[in-house]
Amino acid sequence: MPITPTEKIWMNGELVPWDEARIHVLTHTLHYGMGVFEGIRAYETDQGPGVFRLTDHIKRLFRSAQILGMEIPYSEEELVQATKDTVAATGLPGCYIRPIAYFGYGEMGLNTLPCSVDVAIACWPWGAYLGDDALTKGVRMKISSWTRHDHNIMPPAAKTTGNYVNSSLAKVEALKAGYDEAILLNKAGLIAECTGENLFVARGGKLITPPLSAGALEGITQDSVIQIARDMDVEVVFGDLTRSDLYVADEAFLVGTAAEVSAVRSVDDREIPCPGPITTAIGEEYARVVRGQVDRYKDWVELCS
Ligand code: PPE
Repeated sequence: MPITPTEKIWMNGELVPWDEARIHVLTHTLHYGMGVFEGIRAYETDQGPGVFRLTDHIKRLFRSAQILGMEIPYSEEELVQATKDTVAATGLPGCYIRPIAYFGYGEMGLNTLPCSVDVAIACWPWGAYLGDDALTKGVRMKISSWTRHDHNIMPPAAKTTGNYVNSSLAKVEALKAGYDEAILLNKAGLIAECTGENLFVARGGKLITPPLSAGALEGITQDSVIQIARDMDVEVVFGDLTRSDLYVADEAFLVGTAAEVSAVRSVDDREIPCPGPITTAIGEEYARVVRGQVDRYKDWVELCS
């Protein structure tokens, strides 16, 4: 999806003009994929842009860095504030936000220990990731021929730039085959997640979602949806799911910051009921929650001023 430039990008402590946020071609992370990033959304609220679970996203950025052995030269509080400043500098009522920490220019070779760590935060307007009608019409999914990487190969708990080689291979394969999105199985053949979303299946009124141990990212939308569902008295469990569970699901949906809640219409051309009642109820509630319209979850919406 094309990027619409905004005014400023935060780079290493300063807000610089969009076109000046450049890096050298020999930047370490560009070569070896050892970067960590986040995808966050700010939504329009009646008190200005509200960043959904900003602190939790920045905490995950630090956990990803910890897994890579990368020391981010800022505190969590500093990056929370920097994100708010960047959003405020764009003047947009809502936007997508991309913080990234990466090993910088000056060293080459696989040893990251001597590398500098640079941090940037950019934001721009970004529409619905899987289409405007993904909650109502649903998306067509394909089980990928690519296997989700394993904990001892590329740690899926860390949101690293390199991990997305696996996701991009699966995404492009699915798109070229005429589907909207791919589902990745782990080495054991169980469902891990999608290329950029966690997955839920509904069966007998209960929701099941694969855990981190299956090779899924610890999704913040997944966590939000679990709390929202439980508050609606819908039972949710973390559990193993096979491709057959998807083929016979009562409902299925994908969740992620970019994709929000997107219904699944079919998996490998097996149609499933779409959008189901649980998917619709959760998707509609999520849309209100992220905009600060539900009192119970107001703390999740972090205002910029
Ligand atoms: N799994 C993967 C692999 C993933 O990339 C995401 C987010 C999720 C699960 C859901 O995580 P969360 O956003 O915390 O609920 N994918 C981000 C980036 C997608 C992209 O760059 O493209 C996103 O949704 O922002």
